Amino acid sequence: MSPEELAEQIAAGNVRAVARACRLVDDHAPEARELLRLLHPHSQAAWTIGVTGSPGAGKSTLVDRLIERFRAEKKRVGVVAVDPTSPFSGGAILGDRVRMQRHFEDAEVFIRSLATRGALGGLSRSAADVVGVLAAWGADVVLLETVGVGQDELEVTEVCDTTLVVVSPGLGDDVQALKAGILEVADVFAVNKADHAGADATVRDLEAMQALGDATLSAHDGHVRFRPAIVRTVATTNQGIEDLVRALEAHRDAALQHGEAKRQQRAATTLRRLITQALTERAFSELGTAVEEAERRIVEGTSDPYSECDALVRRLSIPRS
Ligand SMILES: Nc1nc2c(ncn2[C@@H]2O[C@H](COP(=O)(O)OP(=O)(O)O)[C@@H](O)[C@H]2O)c(=O)[nH]1
Ligand SMILES: [Mg+2]
Repeated sequence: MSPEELAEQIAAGNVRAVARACRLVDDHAPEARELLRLLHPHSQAAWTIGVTGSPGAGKSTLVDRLIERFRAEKKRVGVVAVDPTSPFSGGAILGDRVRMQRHFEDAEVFIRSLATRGALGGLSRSAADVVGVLAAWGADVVLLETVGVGQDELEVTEVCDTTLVVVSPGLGDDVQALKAGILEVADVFAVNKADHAGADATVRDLEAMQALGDATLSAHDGHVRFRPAIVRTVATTNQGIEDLVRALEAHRDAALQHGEAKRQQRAATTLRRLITQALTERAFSELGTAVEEAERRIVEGTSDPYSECDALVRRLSIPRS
């Protein structure tokens, strides 16, 4: 099937075409790029919500509740669950599937799990593209579940209109221990497992941290930013989900007023990501085994990563302007 035909079927709502496109994208098949190009104009209407936080915080259970809530409004829902565990163990992905299982039969819900790729990818380079496929399919809402580690947070905010950070007490997940990065990307906080002792303390910590952030920001440049709502939830018993959805919608509506700026920012980050990926791929394919040889020298102690990097980059034949 040509990318044109596949794109047409996806835009017409064909679920099997969506599954096929997800596989092509995930495998970095040669025709995936053309397909994504064709889908791009169709993928602009969905509301994309990133759901991030430590493993075990309750992200998948919350996503399951959010699917249920959006389905009650007859919305079409796409889910992309990215898991950094080994693709061989499949452990947590299996967990995600179990958590969201009851929605697998629903033709208006499409759930795709992605494992992290090693080497070049960092966290799931295809996640952004799969979100685009589900949006082009006509999903009203696309939920992207990722563990907030490393550079991942940047990807989430790039891809998503609204970022939900899930924090849970009693995971050693106290606010001080959370990386600054994950706190900065939050548009809404869910303090999940509010049935556990410690939820109040977590909420207080988040509030204190926000107050500190506000003070620093206003002292800095008077920049006003959407103050993330903090919502207590118990995903396992569906408590607080209404409040959570209202907070997410409030963010979406507030963000719409800055639609132009957001689109510009997204265009910039997407383009930069694509350039970085393309150049990285080109570089590694051109350098071939020279990279491993350099690694060996570093391990042997006859060289260091900085000199090796400079030498390798100098060898690249990327034309200079
Ligand atoms: N007590 C309690 N347990 C929860 C709550 N939400 C999720 N869990 C449990 O926490 C565990 C991890 O949840 P999961 O959704 O897989 O977390 P994820 O790794 O962030 O996706 C599971 O056993 C859930 O049943 C909650 O609000 N209260
Ligand atoms: Mg999960």
